[in-house]
Amino acid sequence: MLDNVSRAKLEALNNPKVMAYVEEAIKICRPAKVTVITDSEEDTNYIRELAIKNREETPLKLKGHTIHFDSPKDQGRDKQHTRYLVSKKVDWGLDVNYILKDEGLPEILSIIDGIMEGKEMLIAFFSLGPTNSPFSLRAMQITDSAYVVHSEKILYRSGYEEFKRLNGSDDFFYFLHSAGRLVDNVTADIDKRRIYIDLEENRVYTVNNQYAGNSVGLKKLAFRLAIQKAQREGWLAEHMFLMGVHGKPGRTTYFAGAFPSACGKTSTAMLPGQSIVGDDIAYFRKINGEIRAVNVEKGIFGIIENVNPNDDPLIYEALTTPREVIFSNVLVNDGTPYWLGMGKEPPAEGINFTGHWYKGKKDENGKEIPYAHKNARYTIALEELDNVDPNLNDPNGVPVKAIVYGGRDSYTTVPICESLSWAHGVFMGATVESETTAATIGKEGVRTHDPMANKDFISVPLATYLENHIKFAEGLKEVPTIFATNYFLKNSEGKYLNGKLDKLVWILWAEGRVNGDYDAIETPVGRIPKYEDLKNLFKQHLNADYTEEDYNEQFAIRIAKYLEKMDRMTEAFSHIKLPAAFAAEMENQIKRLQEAKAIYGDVATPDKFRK
Ligand code: SPV
Ligand code: MN
Repeated sequence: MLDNVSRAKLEALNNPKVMAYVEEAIKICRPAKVTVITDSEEDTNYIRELAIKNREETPLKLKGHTIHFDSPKDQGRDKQHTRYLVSKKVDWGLDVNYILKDEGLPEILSIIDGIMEGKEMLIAFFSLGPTNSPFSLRAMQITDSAYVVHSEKILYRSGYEEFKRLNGSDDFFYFLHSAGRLVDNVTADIDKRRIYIDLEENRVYTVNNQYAGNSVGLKKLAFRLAIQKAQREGWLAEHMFLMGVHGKPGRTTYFAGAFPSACGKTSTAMLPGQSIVGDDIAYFRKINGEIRAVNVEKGIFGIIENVNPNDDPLIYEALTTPREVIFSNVLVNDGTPYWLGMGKEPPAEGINFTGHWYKGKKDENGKEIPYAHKNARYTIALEELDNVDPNLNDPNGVPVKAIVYGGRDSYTTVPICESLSWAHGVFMGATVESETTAATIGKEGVRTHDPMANKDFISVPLATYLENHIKFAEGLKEVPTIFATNYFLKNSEGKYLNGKLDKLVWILWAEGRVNGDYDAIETPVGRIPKYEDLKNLFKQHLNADYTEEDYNEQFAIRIAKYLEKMDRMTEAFSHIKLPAAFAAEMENQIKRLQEAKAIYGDVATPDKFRK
């Protein structure tokens, strides 16, 4: 099946496990042709051209731009069919979707039996994290989708040479993917979509899908494997952005931040005046008494909705000028892409994820189809952006001084709040609640408990995961400060209390706190900003007059609501044996809130806590 060139490329790796996986994949999937992709520009070009030749992507008007569509039923992560393959039942204190190997393995193997007949199998190698780095993990991708490899070439560092450095070791992740039978270039057999993650073997089978969150092995599938590997080896793999915050000229303070999908993670990492290291997944290690972190990726698979010249000028500029970009699930008319909230009138017809689209087109339930999908995305290399941080590829990562946790929380938590200690910060992260979004298939707007914005990906018992977080601060020379943010607070009439760019002020305040620039007010839930400091920051950075009235409404501690949240958290954690330090944080938090309630009632404005 392999021609001489591809065979030689594989043999040069000198890796028995790679050979065994390739042999097995060929035997089961029965492709018509097999091509091995190395790190060379020639091989990357081959993939770019193949994606167009096999019509998974279509070139758009601007040079380097292409459009890819996923099936209307494959527009987000399929949580229902994403399962861990395990040898025995698991109880991780989380809502874990798993299937026993005895049942799951034969099922998936029968689905992939002959699935690549008549198709070309691609074998590609990547590095998760910078190459030649203590952080990097290696990953082998086998797929029949050139779109998947093309996306990975943009999003990850090529790792063929990294595999040589493995010296024959089997310490790598392996992903086998097939888009399955295609009709009009999209997956046809969605009912047989399966994403099975074998934690014991560090390998994943994913079939009958194309949406990158399901198909691109290196993204959320590798992430689940990494979380388990990290917990075995004493480091952390997190659903976090990494950014350089520049509170004063010449000062860079690195922040990491976890937000559930579609809750402002990318837009925080892309805040004007700051620099981006990564927007989705980070690995953390303790090196010489410091927490250092790398971006696992080198590109963005970002939500395109609401990217417009006002709110995201940098991305908008990058997406409307010639360079390598894959658009997915937007509207195309005359070779030009249109998306929701781009600040431009869309044409009355075009091609979108449902095929030919026209204004007023309805779906099978009679619901009007929007011209572009809410979870439509762009794939772009970070190097294409002017605000990319110079240390993106540093093999030793960047030093992390602050960690931010945020959720989509309409009625409870304040816009920004500093934890009282590392353990209290871990507690804050573990009690993030968020309303569901279009990033996963299912109903939107349902409040869920989402510890560390990571609930979809945590692949170890929750208690162990939390304990690792608490222990991670041990032996550090300087412990990072943890903050909680909420960009989605509403008033009693359901109106958002903050503008989109207000997050810049919250992040700059946090950066100032880390560097000792500001005092704070200690409340039962943590430390909040003083009005004067926010007023100055709003004026200086957004040229806005922040009123004391706004401040009092946004930073009032909604004691009764926080207590209701604590009731939900007590219930959520009631099934697991919490680490003692964590249980203590929970108990103290409740106690502080109850005491405050006795004095102030349901809501208390910040001045009540000012000394
Ligand atoms: C997310 O949903 O958290 C994403 C996109 O970052 S996906 O690739 O679907 O995971
Ligand atoms: Mn994500």
